Amino acid sequence: MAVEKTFLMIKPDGVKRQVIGDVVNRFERRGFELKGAKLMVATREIAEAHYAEHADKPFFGELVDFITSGPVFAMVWEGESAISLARTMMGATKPADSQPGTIRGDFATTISENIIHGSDSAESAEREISLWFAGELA
Ligand code: RTP
Ligand code: MG
Repeated sequence: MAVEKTFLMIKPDGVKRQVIGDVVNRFERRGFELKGAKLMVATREIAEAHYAEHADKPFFGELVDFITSGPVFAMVWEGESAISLARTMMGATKPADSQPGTIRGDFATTISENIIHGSDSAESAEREISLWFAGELA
């Protein structure tokens, strides 16, 4: 158990569907603290760096196209076990496995347009926070 920071991002589909408030509210209600947030259009460079672990997957090009297709809402949240708890609150990647009550389970039906990204480990969180919020956090 430890206080952690995690990187969460509402993807272009979530921004278009106007679920920013709902998503932010869920993390506030859970007891996490918002440490940074910004609406921005990601460059291909940052999107490719963000998803570098998937560079050799067949869906990589489409994934980068999608993430750069419109504004995203990038956030850093802090709290006890924030990394794993946020992943649980997001729901599973596969729509068939994402439970009602989770963000994906409530809002998404496809594996590609799935509303939200969240860091999957302490190493990913550190890397992603540096990538998206370099030197910007108080
Ligand atoms: P994310 O990184 O976006 O938070 O999603 P995740 O951890 O739940 O899933 P990950 O395995 O990291 O995959 C990253 C994103 O790639 C898309 N994807 N498409 N067509 C496919 O089989 C496939 N598999 C993954 C998803 O949009 C996923 O969020
Ligand atoms: Mg991932």
